[in-house]
Parts: sequence; structure tokens; C-alpha cells
Amino acid sequence: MGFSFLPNGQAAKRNFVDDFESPDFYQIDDLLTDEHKLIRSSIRDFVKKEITPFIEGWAEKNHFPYEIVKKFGEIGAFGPTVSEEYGGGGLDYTSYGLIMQEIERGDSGMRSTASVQGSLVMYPIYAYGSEEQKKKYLPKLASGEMLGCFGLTEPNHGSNPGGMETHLKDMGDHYLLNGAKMWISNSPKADVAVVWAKNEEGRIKGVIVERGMEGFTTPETHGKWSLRASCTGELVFSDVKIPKENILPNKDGLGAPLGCLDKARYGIAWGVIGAAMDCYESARKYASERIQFGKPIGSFQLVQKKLAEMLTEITKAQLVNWRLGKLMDEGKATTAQISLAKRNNVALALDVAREARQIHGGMGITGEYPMMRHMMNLESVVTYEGTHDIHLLILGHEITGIPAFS
Ligand code: TGC
Ligand code: FAD
Repeated sequence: MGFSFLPNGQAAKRNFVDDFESPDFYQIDDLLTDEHKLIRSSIRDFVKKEITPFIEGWAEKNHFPYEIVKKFGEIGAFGPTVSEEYGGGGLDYTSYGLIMQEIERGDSGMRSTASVQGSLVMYPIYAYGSEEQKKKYLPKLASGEMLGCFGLTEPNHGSNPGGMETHLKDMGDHYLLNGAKMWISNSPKADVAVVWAKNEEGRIKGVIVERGMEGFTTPETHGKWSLRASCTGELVFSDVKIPKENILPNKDGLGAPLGCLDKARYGIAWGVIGAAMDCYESARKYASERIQFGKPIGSFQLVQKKLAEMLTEITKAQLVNWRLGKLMDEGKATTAQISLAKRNNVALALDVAREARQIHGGMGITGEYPMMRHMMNLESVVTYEGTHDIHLLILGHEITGIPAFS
């Protein structure tokens, strides 16, 4: 395997030159502003310098590079749409999408770190929090001084978060929090967790839980073959004393966490196209260089079919994302529109990764090329933030008016 290992468990690919440029078959760049292009190129440069030379080694060693958190803060990857007053970027949703696309071109696990922090930790504090909570947490989360996580999923409640068992008991001057969350991105390293729990009336509330609170632990989940450069774990609450000022005051009910998921699913719709572009570009280059039967394999019709279909799907998804970004900016994007984009784009990214892997033949299974890592990562992405089938049911509900979840 072509890696050299650096101190602190990092590994760099030997002779690795990352000259990635994104495909733009429909001149979608013409729809972007100069600011969008500047943001995209600065994040792309960051990914080329700080992620792609090391990512195969991190993934191979199941290593979460914690130092990336501060660096993401410095480049504005956390909370790009949060107002500048609280340390966010004050940017539009197309900018946010482009940032997610470039980071996930590097790795879905790196994008997970950024999108959880921005959409699932900063957004609920920004949208549902008190002024004191916003001032206390948002600037530190934006700068990467603090890392956050989002606890919705439980061992017995994944697709059906409304059934959650984690609960709050009112003790007069504070609450007691009991229960457990699992599959939580960033949890083992997070300083703060936005956790969803039922109060005694069965109403879901957002709770800010800080590392160090007595009775709060974050065991790491081991043995993942996916998102290996991202850390995942549990959140366990055993009589955790929660000050009343740590409850998000301005929204409750299942709609509160689901509202955060809309933002994160939007980011995923863009992000996975970055992973698909990386696989497509690798396959396009390999097809022009690899000679079989005396010719580049790119001269064979079956290989051309694969490349043409990949580019077609990526181009369609770019148009969906661009339009969805405008709807998000106008406050008009619906949950079902976001589900369509998340579901469609993750599935096509998985298809592109598999087809690109085929074009690389045996070489495609090694870490010399990015397809296997992207493919394994995308198996998580197709499951988290609502599975492929749950998004289909959200669309079915929208079309017929009849929910088919239960
Ligand atoms: P349902 O009855 O449909 O809705 C309950 C209440 O919520 C409202 N609502 C929404 N509000 C805001 N935004 C949305 N997207 C909303 N969707 C629904 C709804 O109007 C209702 O409000 P009210 O006032 O009438 O009570 O709820 P349901 O229990 O039937 O469930 C529907 C379903 C299955 C679609 C939903 O629960 C769902 O989306 N399940 C999937 C779970 C999921 O996505 N989990 C993600 C966990 S976080 C994660 O995976 C992070 S990975 C991050 C990374 O590493 O990048
Ligand atoms: P289940 O809900 O048990 O589903 C299993 C299967 O049954 C799926 O195929 C599903 O589509 C199907 N199914 C379920 N209900 C229905 C139905 N009504 N009709 C048809 N089919 C159905 N959660 C967080 O809260 N925070 C995080 O940061 C987070 N990060 C994650 C990171 C990783 C790496 C992973 C893998 C997951 C993460 N999750 C997180 C959890 C994720 O959101 C859940 O895994 C996901 O919502 C599915 O829940 P489940 O795994 O319990 O599957």
C-alpha cells in the first residue's frame, strides 16, 4: 500500500498529487456567484492540503484526526449559515452546500464532523436557544474551540425517534436526565451534546449536556467498516443533573429535532455529490491511462457507458442541489423536497462509487484510489439522517397525504 506514516498516526500517500477539478457539464458554474466560487476554491485547496494526502491512512487506522476540528473552525466550515454575530459565516445555502461538497469530496466522515457541528449542534442552539445559550456556545463551536454532537437515535428507536425513552424529571431547581443514545457522530470527543429527551408530559425537549456533568459518559463504538476517520459513540445518562438554563426554550416536540435534520440532510445532498465526483474523476483518468487489448480501456463502449451514466447522474444532482439551495434561501424548501435530494443523491453516489471501482479493476479495491473508502462511507450516509426507505415514505406521504410509517 502506498502510504508513508507520519507522527500522530497520520499517513500520506506516496507520490500523491491531488489535482481534482469538479465536472461541470451543464456550466452550472455560471449559476454561481464569484463569492461561491471563491468559497469553493478555498475549501478545495484546504481539502487538498489537509485531508486527501492523509485520509486513506486515517481510515485504514480508524483514526479521527481531532486536530481537524480547529482547522475547520478557521476555514469557516462550522455553521456557515449562522449569523456572523455568533461567529457563523452569515452565508447562503449554496455556499453551505459547496462547502459540504468539497469536504465530502475528501471524505464523508470529515463532512459528518462539519455538518453535525453546524446543522445539528449550532443550528438548534441558534434557532431554538436563549440569547445566553447562543452567546455561551455558538462562537466556541464556530471556531472549533468546542466540538458538539447531536443525540436523537436510541438503541430501540432509530427510524422512529418519536418513541424515544430518554427522559427528564423535574426536580424543582433542576432536571434529572436518564436514558441512552447510540450511533452518535463525534460523541467520544464532544465537549457538548444537544440531546432530545421527553419531559414528564411526554413532550420532546432539547437539552444541552456538557462533558464533565456527573453521570454522563460517551463510550466509543468500535468495529465500524464505514466512516472510519469519524468517531462515533453512545451518550449514556445516569441521573445527570441538568440546570434549567440548559433546556432549549424556543421549540419543543418532534418537529424541533426534525427541523435540524432538514438542514443536515440538505448538506448531505450536496456532500455526497463531492464523493461521487471524486470517484468519477478517478475513473475518467484511469480509463484514459489503463491499456488492455492494446487500447485505453476508455475506448471500449462498456466503459464509456459507465462514465456517461455517472456524469449524467452527477449533472442531474448538481441541478437539483442548486435549485434546492435557492429554495432554502427563500425559506420555501419543504421536508419532502429535501428528502428527494438526500435520497436520490446518496443512492447515485453509491452507484457511481461502485461503477468507478469496476473501471479500476483490481486496483480499485486498494487504498491507492478513493472508491472503496467512499463506498463504505456512503453505506452509513444512506442510513443516517433517515434511511433510503424512510425518505421514500416521506415522499409517499407528501404525494398521497397518507403516512405509511406505521
Ligand atoms: P410525524 O407525525 O410525521 O411528525 C411529528 C411532528 O414533527 C413535525 N415534522 C417536522 N417539523 C419540522 N421539520 C421536519 N422535517 C418535520 N417532519 C415532521 C410534524 O409536523 C409533527 O408536528 P406536530 O406539531 O404535528 O407534532 O412524525 P413520525 O413520528 O410519524 O415520524 C416521521 C418520520 C419517520 C419521517 C421521522 O421521524 C423521521 O424522519 N425518521 C428518521 C429519523 C432520522 O432521520 N434520524 C436521524 C438521526 S440524526 C443522524 O442520523 C445524524 S448523522 C449525522 C452525520 O454524521 O452526518
Ligand atoms: P432501524 O430504524 O432499525 O431500521 C432498520 C431497517 O428497517 C432500515 O432498512 C429501515 O429503512 C427499515 N425500516 C424502519 N422503519 C420502517 C418503516 N416504517 N417502513 C419500512 N422500513 C422501515 N443518530 C443521531 O441521533 N446522531 C448522530 O450523530 C448519528 N450519527 C450516526 C453515524 C453513523 C455512522 C450511523 C450508522 C448512524 C448514525 N445515527 C445518528 C443514527 C442513524 O440516524 C440511524 O442509524 C438511522 O436513523 C436508522 O436507525 P436504525 O439504525 O435504528 O435502523
